[in-house]
Amino acid sequence: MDYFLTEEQLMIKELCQQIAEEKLKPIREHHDETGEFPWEAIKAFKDADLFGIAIEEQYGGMGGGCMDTCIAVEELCKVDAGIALCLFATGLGTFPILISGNDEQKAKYLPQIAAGSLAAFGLTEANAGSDASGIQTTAVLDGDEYVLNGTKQWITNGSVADIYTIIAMTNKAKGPRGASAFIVEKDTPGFTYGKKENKMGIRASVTSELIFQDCRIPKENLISREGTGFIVAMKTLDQSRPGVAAQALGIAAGALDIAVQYSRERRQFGKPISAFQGVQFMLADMATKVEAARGLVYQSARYIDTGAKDISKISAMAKVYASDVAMSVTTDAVQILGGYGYMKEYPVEKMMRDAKITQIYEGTNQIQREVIGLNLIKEAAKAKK
Ligand code: COS
Repeated sequence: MDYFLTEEQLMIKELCQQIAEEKLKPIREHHDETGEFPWEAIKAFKDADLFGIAIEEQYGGMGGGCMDTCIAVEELCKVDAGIALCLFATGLGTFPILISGNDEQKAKYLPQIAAGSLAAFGLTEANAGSDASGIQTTAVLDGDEYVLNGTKQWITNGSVADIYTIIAMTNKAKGPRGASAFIVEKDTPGFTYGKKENKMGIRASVTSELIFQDCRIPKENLISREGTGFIVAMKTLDQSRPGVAAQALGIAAGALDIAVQYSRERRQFGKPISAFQGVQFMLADMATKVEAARGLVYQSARYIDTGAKDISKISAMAKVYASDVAMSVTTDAVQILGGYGYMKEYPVEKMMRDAKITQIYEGTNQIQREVIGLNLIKEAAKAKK
């Protein structure tokens, strides 16, 4: 199948396939089992310059876009979505700077990230998940510094990242219009890490609390203007959701490959189970779903790369569809492998655990459907005018 990838995209795909096979596959079981952070994989990503895929060349990156990122994410996630997440959660943490940072902020932070410094995005709190505007963390201007107080929850790359983009309230009375985005560096006094979560899947990646107690940061670390933090967060998620969709696609495609292979090797009733129509039909449905998800993921990424502004709907569609596909395809892969699929000897049970989070994070699939629905109605109203 020809996906009309550019020369660069084919190179990224091949490079990531190689890294996934040679570097991720041998360590995936260990990191899934122990939850230890995969620093050796981070080194491999650094050595291959993967941190710079979507960063402009003037800041030391490759100057690529959403499609290039999705190709890389898909290939790495075919083998291990947890380890790959350590790389592309940095992309999520970088988007606020890429989208709304000023020249000084870009010149200071983007080269560090392109060279392999990890980043993280801090929006979610204990009582602000889907209702992102309900955040309680505050930032108060005091002279030349903002003083941050509050706790962020479930932050991917929390405690291992060097650079954090944080959404905090500068004016609680204004609701979403009272939020602002900030850059916080690790080791800033008053900034510590809380509980490290023990997760069902993506166990190689770290998910931690971030705690701010009278944490003072220079006022230059405000991204854009006060009051724009919610919009920065929403724009960030619009850009990043195709990445989650690509993660889901990679997980589904990886599980499908294993199921096809296994069905050709496993013999029952004197023949390979691939000879039975019951199994063939399952594989056919799985493959069709994977191909449909790939179509939507690539379409959303290519549309974002045109610089279009109305990306919320297609980005949410890619995320919701690919993640639902990942859950269904990995569940069927476990079914095809039967007893073996349920055991840790094969990676499909891990893929099924990893798939689940793609329906939850960066906006639950219920929120995605809300975004799609609201945009549909808005478009219809606009067309009637
Ligand atoms: N791009 C730009 N601006 C956006 C936007 C987007 N995608 N989505 C909303 N906005 C703007 C709105 O236009 C509105 O601006 P005005 O104040 O000028 O009217 C403002 O943001 C508030 O929007 P809205 O009223 O729609 O906000 P809600 O609180 O109702 O939230 C949802 C809308 C549910 C879509 C939002 O809260 C959301 O995406 N939640 C999920 C958050 C999430 O993904 N969390 C996971 C953790 S982050 S890793």
